[in-house]
Amino acid sequence: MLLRGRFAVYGSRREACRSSGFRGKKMENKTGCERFFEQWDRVTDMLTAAGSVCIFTHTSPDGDAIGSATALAIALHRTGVDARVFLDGLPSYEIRYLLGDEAAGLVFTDGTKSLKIGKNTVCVTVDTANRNRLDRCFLETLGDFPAVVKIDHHLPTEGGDYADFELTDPEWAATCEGLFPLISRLFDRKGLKIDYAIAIRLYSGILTDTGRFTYTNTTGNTLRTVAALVDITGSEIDWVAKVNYEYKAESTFRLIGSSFEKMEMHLGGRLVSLVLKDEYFGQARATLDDAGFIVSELMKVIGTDMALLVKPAEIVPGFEPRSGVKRDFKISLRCRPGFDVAAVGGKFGGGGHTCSAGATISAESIEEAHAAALAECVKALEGV
Ligand SMILES: [Mn+2]
Repeated sequence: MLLRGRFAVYGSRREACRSSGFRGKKMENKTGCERFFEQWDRVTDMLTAAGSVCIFTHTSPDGDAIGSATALAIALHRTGVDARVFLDGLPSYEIRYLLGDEAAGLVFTDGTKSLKIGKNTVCVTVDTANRNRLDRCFLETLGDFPAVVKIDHHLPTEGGDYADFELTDPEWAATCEGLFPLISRLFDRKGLKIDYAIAIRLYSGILTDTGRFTYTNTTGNTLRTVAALVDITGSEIDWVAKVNYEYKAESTFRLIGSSFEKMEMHLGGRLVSLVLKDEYFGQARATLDDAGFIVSELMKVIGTDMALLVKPAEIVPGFEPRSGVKRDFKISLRCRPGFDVAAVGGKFGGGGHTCSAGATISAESIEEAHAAALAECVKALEGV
Protein backbone atom coordinates (compact mmCIF):
# COMPACT_ATOMS: atom_id res chain seq x y z
CA MET A 1 0.00 0.00 0.00
CA LEU A 2 2.78 2.41 0.88
CA LEU A 3 4.94 3.85 -1.82
CA ARG A 4 8.69 3.55 -1.55
CA GLY A 5 10.88 5.94 -3.48
CA ARG A 6 12.29 9.39 -3.08
CA PHE A 7 9.97 12.29 -3.80
CA ALA A 8 11.81 15.34 -2.58
CA VAL A 9 10.58 18.82 -3.27
CA TYR A 10 13.15 21.32 -2.08
CA GLY A 11 12.69 24.99 -1.65
CA SER A 12 15.41 27.37 -2.72
CA ARG A 13 15.75 31.06 -3.32
CA ARG A 14 17.11 30.21 -6.75
CA GLU A 15 14.22 27.98 -7.78
CA ALA A 16 11.46 30.16 -9.14
CA CYS A 17 8.94 27.38 -8.72
CA ARG A 18 9.55 27.30 -5.00
CA SER A 19 10.36 30.87 -4.11
CA SER A 20 6.69 31.76 -4.23
CA GLY A 21 5.57 28.42 -2.87
CA PHE A 22 3.53 29.71 0.02
CA ARG A 23 2.90 33.36 -0.27
CA GLY A 24 -0.39 33.22 1.56
CA LYS A 25 -3.15 34.51 -0.64
CA LYS A 26 -0.69 36.09 -3.06
CA MET A 27 0.53 33.08 -4.97
CA GLU A 28 2.58 34.55 -7.79
CA ASN A 29 3.67 31.23 -9.15
CA LYS A 30 0.95 28.63 -9.12
CA THR A 31 3.08 25.90 -10.62
CA GLY A 32 5.53 25.72 -7.72
CA CYS A 33 2.77 25.88 -5.16
CA GLU A 34 0.76 23.20 -6.93
CA ARG A 35 3.81 20.94 -7.11
CA PHE A 36 4.36 21.29 -3.39
CA PHE A 37 0.70 20.72 -2.57
CA GLU A 38 0.54 17.70 -4.90
CA GLN A 39 3.41 16.16 -2.95
CA TRP A 40 1.64 16.97 0.30
CA ASP A 41 -1.68 15.52 -0.95
CA ARG A 42 0.14 12.35 -1.82
CA VAL A 43 1.77 12.25 1.61
CA THR A 44 -1.48 12.93 3.50
CA ASP A 45 -3.31 10.27 1.47
CA MET A 46 -0.57 7.88 2.53
CA LEU A 47 -0.75 9.00 6.19
CA THR A 48 -4.54 8.58 6.15
CA ALA A 49 -4.20 5.08 4.73
CA ALA A 50 -1.40 4.15 7.16
CA GLY A 51 -2.18 2.15 10.29
CA SER A 52 -0.47 4.75 12.45
CA VAL A 53 1.93 7.70 12.26
CA CYS A 54 4.95 8.24 14.53
CA ILE A 55 6.26 11.79 14.71
CA PHE A 56 9.89 12.50 15.68
CA THR A 57 11.80 15.75 15.96
CA HIS A 58 15.36 16.80 16.74
CA THR A 59 17.35 16.26 19.91
CA SER A 60 17.17 19.08 22.53
CA PRO A 61 13.85 20.12 20.96
CA ASP A 62 12.95 23.81 20.84
CA GLY A 63 9.61 25.58 20.50
CA ASP A 64 9.42 25.00 16.76
CA ALA A 65 10.26 21.30 17.12
CA ILE A 66 7.65 20.62 19.81
CA GLY A 67 5.15 23.12 18.32
CA SER A 68 5.27 21.53 14.86
CA ALA A 69 5.27 17.94 16.18
CA THR A 70 2.26 18.47 18.47
CA ALA A 71 0.32 20.64 15.99
CA LEU A 72 0.74 17.98 13.29
CA ALA A 73 -0.23 15.17 15.69
CA ILE A 74 -3.42 16.99 16.72
CA ALA A 75 -4.25 17.83 13.08
CA LEU A 76 -3.76 14.25 11.91
CA HIS A 77 -5.70 12.96 14.90
CA ARG A 78 -8.63 15.20 13.90
CA THR A 79 -8.66 13.58 10.46
CA GLY A 80 -8.92 10.14 12.06
CA VAL A 81 -5.21 9.21 11.87
CA ASP A 82 -3.60 7.53 14.90
CA ALA A 83 -0.68 9.98 15.19
CA ARG A 84 1.74 10.08 18.15
CA VAL A 85 4.80 12.15 19.03
CA PHE A 86 7.83 10.37 20.51
CA LEU A 87 10.44 12.27 22.52
CA ASP A 88 13.49 11.06 24.41
CA GLY A 89 12.65 12.81 27.68
CA LEU A 90 10.83 16.02 28.55
CA PRO A 91 11.71 19.21 26.65
CA SER A 92 12.92 22.29 28.55
CA TYR A 93 10.39 23.67 31.01
CA GLU A 94 9.42 26.84 29.11
CA ILE A 95 7.89 24.87 26.24
CA ARG A 96 6.23 22.08 28.22
CA TYR A 97 2.84 23.80 27.88
CA LEU A 98 2.89 22.54 24.27
CA LEU A 99 2.56 18.98 25.63
CA GLY A 100 -0.63 19.79 27.53
CA ASP A 101 -4.36 19.79 26.82
CA GLU A 102 -5.21 18.16 23.55
CA ALA A 103 -1.64 16.97 22.91
CA ALA A 104 -1.43 15.21 26.28
CA GLY A 105 -2.57 11.78 25.08
CA LEU A 106 -0.58 12.02 21.87
CA VAL A 107 2.93 12.63 23.26
CA PHE A 108 5.22 9.95 24.73
CA THR A 109 8.41 11.11 26.43
CA ASP A 110 9.94 7.71 27.20
CA GLY A 111 12.03 7.31 24.04
CA THR A 112 11.28 4.13 22.14
CA LYS A 113 9.64 2.35 25.12
CA SER A 114 6.07 3.01 23.88
CA LEU A 115 7.02 2.93 20.20
CA LYS A 116 5.39 0.17 18.16
CA ILE A 117 6.16 -0.05 14.46
CA GLY A 118 3.69 -2.04 12.37
CA LYS A 119 4.09 -2.78 8.69
CA ASN A 120 1.96 0.28 7.84
CA THR A 121 3.38 2.67 10.43
CA VAL A 122 4.73 5.79 8.74
CA CYS A 123 7.35 8.05 10.33
CA VAL A 124 7.17 11.83 9.99
CA THR A 125 10.09 13.96 11.16
CA VAL A 126 9.61 17.68 11.69
CA ASP A 127 12.26 20.41 11.97
CA THR A 128 15.08 17.85 11.69
CA ALA A 129 17.65 18.72 9.02
CA ASN A 130 19.73 15.55 9.09
CA ARG A 131 19.72 12.07 10.58
CA ASN A 132 22.26 12.90 13.26
CA ARG A 133 19.98 15.56 14.72
CA LEU A 134 17.56 12.81 15.82
CA ASP A 135 17.99 11.22 19.24
CA ARG A 136 20.05 8.08 18.76
CA CYS A 137 17.24 5.76 19.89
CA PHE A 138 14.96 7.06 17.11
CA LEU A 139 17.71 7.11 14.51
CA GLU A 140 18.12 3.37 14.91
CA THR A 141 14.40 2.76 14.23
CA LEU A 142 14.19 4.80 10.99
CA GLY A 143 15.01 1.77 8.83
CA ASP A 144 12.08 -0.17 10.36
CA PHE A 145 9.44 2.19 8.94
CA PRO A 146 8.02 1.39 5.50
CA ALA A 147 8.12 5.12 4.72
CA VAL A 148 9.70 8.24 6.24
CA VAL A 149 8.38 11.77 5.59
CA LYS A 150 10.45 14.86 6.40
CA ILE A 151 8.96 18.34 6.88
CA ASP A 152 11.62 20.97 7.55
CA HIS A 153 12.94 24.47 6.93
CA HIS A 154 16.71 24.05 7.27
CA LEU A 155 19.09 24.31 4.33
CA PRO A 156 19.92 20.88 2.89
CA THR A 157 22.93 19.45 4.74
CA GLU A 158 24.97 16.29 4.70
CA GLY A 159 22.86 13.37 5.94
CA GLY A 160 19.70 15.33 5.12
CA ASP A 161 18.34 12.95 2.51
CA TYR A 162 17.09 10.33 4.98
CA ALA A 163 13.40 10.49 4.01
CA ASP A 164 11.33 8.93 1.25
CA PHE A 165 9.13 12.02 1.01
CA GLU A 166 10.46 15.47 1.73
CA LEU A 167 8.74 18.83 2.09
CA THR A 168 11.45 21.37 2.87
CA ASP A 169 11.53 25.11 2.32
CA PRO A 170 14.41 27.14 3.80
CA GLU A 171 12.34 30.29 3.30
CA TRP A 172 9.99 29.24 6.08
CA ALA A 173 11.18 30.98 9.23
CA ALA A 174 9.96 27.95 11.17
CA THR A 175 8.67 24.50 10.34
CA CYS A 176 5.45 25.78 11.92
CA GLU A 177 5.23 28.47 9.21
CA GLY A 178 5.20 25.72 6.56
CA LEU A 179 2.81 23.53 8.51
CA PHE A 180 0.14 26.23 8.51
CA PRO A 181 -0.63 26.02 4.75
CA LEU A 182 -0.04 22.26 4.79
CA ILE A 183 -2.52 21.63 7.62
CA SER A 184 -4.93 24.18 6.06
CA ARG A 185 -4.79 22.24 2.80
CA LEU A 186 -5.40 18.93 4.57
CA PHE A 187 -8.29 20.39 6.58
CA ASP A 188 -9.85 22.01 3.48
CA ARG A 189 -9.99 18.61 1.87
CA LYS A 190 -11.63 17.14 4.98
CA GLY A 191 -14.01 20.02 5.69
CA LEU A 192 -12.22 20.90 8.96
CA LYS A 193 -11.01 24.24 10.37
CA ILE A 194 -7.77 25.00 12.23
CA ASP A 195 -8.65 25.89 15.82
CA TYR A 196 -6.94 27.24 18.93
CA ALA A 197 -5.08 24.04 19.92
CA ILE A 198 -3.28 23.87 16.58
CA ALA A 199 -2.93 27.64 16.02
CA ILE A 200 -1.33 28.33 19.43
CA ARG A 201 1.31 25.65 18.76
CA LEU A 202 2.14 26.96 15.28
CA TYR A 203 2.31 30.48 16.72
CA SER A 204 4.69 29.30 19.48
CA GLY A 205 7.02 27.67 16.93
CA ILE A 206 7.17 30.78 14.76
CA LEU A 207 7.56 33.14 17.73
CA THR A 208 10.53 31.20 19.11
CA ASP A 209 12.31 30.42 15.81
CA THR A 210 12.19 34.12 14.88
CA GLY A 211 13.26 35.34 18.34
CA ARG A 212 9.92 37.13 18.68
CA PHE A 213 10.04 38.28 15.03
CA THR A 214 13.45 39.94 15.44
CA TYR A 215 15.66 37.59 13.38
CA THR A 216 16.30 38.12 9.66
CA ASN A 217 14.37 34.94 8.82
CA THR A 218 11.16 36.87 9.58
CA THR A 219 9.53 37.55 6.19
CA GLY A 220 6.29 39.11 5.02
CA ASN A 221 4.95 35.59 4.68
CA THR A 222 5.95 34.82 8.28
CA LEU A 223 3.96 37.80 9.51
CA ARG A 224 0.98 37.04 7.25
CA THR A 225 0.99 33.51 8.65
CA VAL A 226 1.10 34.86 12.20
CA ALA A 227 -1.73 37.27 11.35
CA ALA A 228 -3.87 34.35 10.20
CA LEU A 229 -2.97 32.39 13.35
CA VAL A 230 -3.83 35.29 15.69
CA ASP A 231 -7.18 35.61 13.89
CA ILE A 232 -7.80 32.07 15.15
CA THR A 233 -6.29 32.28 18.66
CA GLY A 234 -7.45 35.78 19.52
CA SER A 235 -4.95 38.36 20.82
CA GLU A 236 -4.87 37.10 24.43
CA ILE A 237 -1.66 35.20 23.73
CA ASP A 238 0.85 37.52 25.40
CA TRP A 239 1.51 34.66 27.84
CA VAL A 240 3.32 32.67 25.10
CA ALA A 241 6.11 35.27 24.84
CA LYS A 242 6.18 35.70 28.64
CA VAL A 243 6.51 31.96 29.29
CA ASN A 244 9.19 31.56 26.61
CA TYR A 245 11.26 34.67 27.31
CA GLU A 246 10.44 36.45 30.55
CA TYR A 247 9.65 34.07 33.38
CA LYS A 248 12.75 32.40 34.81
CA ALA A 249 13.24 30.02 37.69
CA GLU A 250 14.99 31.31 40.82
CA SER A 251 17.87 28.94 40.04
CA THR A 252 18.31 30.61 36.64
CA PHE A 253 18.89 33.99 38.29
CA ARG A 254 21.38 32.39 40.70
CA LEU A 255 23.21 30.81 37.75
CA ILE A 256 23.37 34.20 36.02
CA GLY A 257 24.83 35.64 39.23
CA SER A 258 27.56 33.03 39.58
CA SER A 259 28.52 32.85 35.91
CA PHE A 260 28.16 36.15 34.03
CA GLU A 261 31.06 37.83 35.83
CA LYS A 262 33.30 35.13 34.26
CA MET A 263 32.39 36.29 30.73
CA GLU A 264 35.46 36.71 28.49
CA MET A 265 35.88 39.22 25.67
CA HIS A 266 38.11 38.44 22.68
CA LEU A 267 39.16 40.26 19.47
CA GLY A 268 38.55 43.64 21.06
CA GLY A 269 35.03 42.71 22.10
CA ARG A 270 33.82 41.17 18.81
CA LEU A 271 33.72 37.72 20.36
CA VAL A 272 32.25 36.99 23.77
CA SER A 273 32.54 33.60 25.44
CA LEU A 274 31.35 32.07 28.67
CA VAL A 275 32.30 28.75 30.24
CA LEU A 276 29.69 27.24 32.56
CA LYS A 277 31.56 24.89 34.89
CA ASP A 278 29.90 22.11 36.89
CA GLU A 279 30.39 24.03 40.14
CA TYR A 280 28.42 27.08 38.92
CA PHE A 281 25.39 24.83 38.52
CA GLY A 282 26.02 23.34 41.96
CA GLN A 283 26.29 26.76 43.66
CA ALA A 284 23.07 27.95 41.99
CA ARG A 285 21.25 24.63 42.49
CA ALA A 286 20.63 24.98 38.75
CA THR A 287 20.14 22.46 35.96
CA LEU A 288 21.24 22.58 32.32
CA ASP A 289 17.72 23.85 31.52
CA ASP A 290 18.59 27.05 33.38
CA ALA A 291 21.43 27.75 30.93
CA GLY A 292 19.34 27.46 27.76
CA PHE A 293 18.85 31.17 27.13
CA ILE A 294 22.28 32.45 28.23
CA VAL A 295 24.00 32.39 24.82
CA SER A 296 21.37 34.76 23.42
CA GLU A 297 22.02 37.09 26.36
CA LEU A 298 25.73 37.18 25.47
CA MET A 299 24.82 38.55 22.03
CA LYS A 300 23.31 41.59 23.75
CA VAL A 301 26.76 42.91 24.71
CA ILE A 302 27.32 45.99 22.53
CA GLY A 303 29.98 45.46 19.86
CA THR A 304 29.64 41.68 19.80
CA ASP A 305 29.59 39.84 16.46
CA MET A 306 29.70 36.31 17.85
CA ALA A 307 28.90 34.55 21.13
CA LEU A 308 30.11 31.20 22.41
CA LEU A 309 28.75 29.33 25.42
CA VAL A 310 30.36 26.11 26.66
CA LYS A 311 28.64 23.88 29.21
CA PRO A 312 28.86 20.24 30.28
CA ALA A 313 26.60 17.81 28.36
CA GLU A 314 25.78 16.44 31.81
CA ILE A 315 26.59 18.05 35.14
CA VAL A 316 29.12 16.06 37.19
CA PRO A 317 29.34 17.48 40.76
CA GLY A 318 32.93 17.71 41.99
CA PHE A 319 34.37 16.89 38.57
CA GLU A 320 38.16 16.74 38.38
CA PRO A 321 39.74 16.42 34.90
CA ARG A 322 41.98 13.35 34.49
CA SER A 323 44.50 12.91 31.73
CA GLY A 324 43.21 10.63 28.98
CA VAL A 325 39.58 10.64 30.22
CA LYS A 326 37.24 12.57 27.96
CA ARG A 327 33.67 13.73 28.51
CA ASP A 328 31.16 15.61 26.38
CA PHE A 329 30.68 19.38 26.45
CA LYS A 330 28.07 21.32 24.50
CA ILE A 331 28.82 24.53 22.67
CA SER A 332 26.11 27.01 21.71
CA LEU A 333 26.89 29.67 19.13
CA ARG A 334 25.20 32.86 17.96
CA CYS A 335 26.34 35.55 15.53
CA ARG A 336 25.19 38.63 13.73
CA PRO A 337 24.09 38.33 10.07
CA GLY A 338 27.13 38.26 7.79
CA PHE A 339 28.91 35.57 9.83
CA ASP A 340 28.28 31.84 9.89
CA VAL A 341 28.24 29.86 13.13
CA ALA A 342 26.63 26.83 11.43
CA ALA A 343 30.04 26.32 9.77
CA VAL A 344 31.77 26.63 13.17
CA GLY A 345 29.40 24.02 14.65
CA GLY A 346 30.01 21.87 11.58
CA LYS A 347 33.74 21.70 12.41
CA PHE A 348 32.73 19.68 15.49
CA GLY A 349 30.06 17.54 13.81
CA GLY A 350 27.20 19.86 14.81
CA GLY A 351 25.33 22.47 12.83
CA GLY A 352 22.18 24.57 12.81
CA HIS A 353 21.29 27.88 11.23
CA THR A 354 23.74 30.49 9.94
CA CYS A 355 23.27 32.67 13.02
CA SER A 356 22.35 30.03 15.62
CA ALA A 357 24.14 26.71 15.92
CA GLY A 358 25.61 24.18 18.30
CA ALA A 359 27.76 21.09 18.64
CA THR A 360 29.13 18.58 21.12
CA ILE A 361 32.87 18.46 21.81
CA SER A 362 34.57 15.57 23.54
CA ALA A 363 37.47 16.82 25.67
CA GLU A 364 39.35 16.19 28.92
CA SER A 365 38.23 19.46 30.44
CA ILE A 366 35.80 22.26 29.73
CA GLU A 367 38.76 24.61 29.23
CA GLU A 368 40.06 22.36 26.45
CA ALA A 369 36.61 22.33 24.75
CA HIS A 370 36.41 26.12 25.13
CA ALA A 371 39.86 26.64 23.58
CA ALA A 372 39.02 24.41 20.59
CA ALA A 373 35.70 26.18 19.93
CA LEU A 374 37.21 29.62 20.52
CA ALA A 375 39.92 28.98 17.91
CA GLU A 376 37.26 28.16 15.29
CA CYS A 377 35.20 31.23 16.23
CA VAL A 378 38.26 33.46 15.84
CA LYS A 379 38.95 31.94 12.40
CA ALA A 380 35.33 32.51 11.36
CA LEU A 381 35.47 36.15 12.51
CA GLU A 382 38.80 36.86 10.90
CA GLY A 383 37.69 35.17 7.68
CA VAL A 384 40.53 32.63 7.73
MN1 LIG B 1 12.87 25.25 13.38
